[in-house]
Amino acid sequence: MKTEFNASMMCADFGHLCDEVKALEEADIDSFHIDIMDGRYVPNFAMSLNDLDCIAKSTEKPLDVHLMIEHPRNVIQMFLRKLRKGDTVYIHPEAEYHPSATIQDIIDAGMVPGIALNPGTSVETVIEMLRIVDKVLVMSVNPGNAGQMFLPYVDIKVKKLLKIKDEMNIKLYWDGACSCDKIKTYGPIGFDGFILGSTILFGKHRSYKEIMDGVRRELDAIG
Ligand code: S6P
Ligand code: MG
Repeated sequence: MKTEFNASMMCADFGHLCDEVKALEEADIDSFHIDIMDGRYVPNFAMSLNDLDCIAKSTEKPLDVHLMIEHPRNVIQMFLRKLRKGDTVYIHPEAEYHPSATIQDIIDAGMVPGIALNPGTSVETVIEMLRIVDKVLVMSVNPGNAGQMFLPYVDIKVKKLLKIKDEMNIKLYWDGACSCDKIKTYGPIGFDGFILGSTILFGKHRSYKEIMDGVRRELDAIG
């Protein structure tokens, strides 16, 4: 199984967004993770529709849109219109009255549907939705900011998800405080991909390619 690496673009240099996209492509990043925040569901504002547009126009690679907004169904068409078929859209189920209807909108638009699970959200509360999504974004920090500490209590949930992954036919992605150790621990036991932010990829004074070559070498070395 090939491990996917997605770049968390809220950590990129916004003064040179197109150059950042090119440098990340040179590092063979699999997709661009775009964190959308509304200042209500999470206490922060992050990327906008314009940023999404700019990234979409700069790359052919898939986008991975993480909606941290209240009642996403009210505005989801604005995002879906900007995306290409096969891009991924994650919603937070607790931000919506009827999350499965929003997931259906994502499916109807030809996108890959996903849900993001906060550290405090248990698997049991989303079990029905696991049957209709393709991807689960497991948050190991509370949503809203980059550069936070990993919350170790998510480990129990991670184990539960790994156990039911095949039965539910879902892919698992790690979001938050992702280090090389986490990739080496959870990649080989079933995580399909990792969102890379300030912990491992951005602001390191090394090229993205150099960092990603190193991560892939370490992962290959453990088989
Ligand atoms: C957090 C957001 C994430 C972060 C990512 C940053 O609300 O959903 O995608 O951008 O976690 O990575 P790091 O390594 O700075 O935590
Ligand atoms: Mg995210």
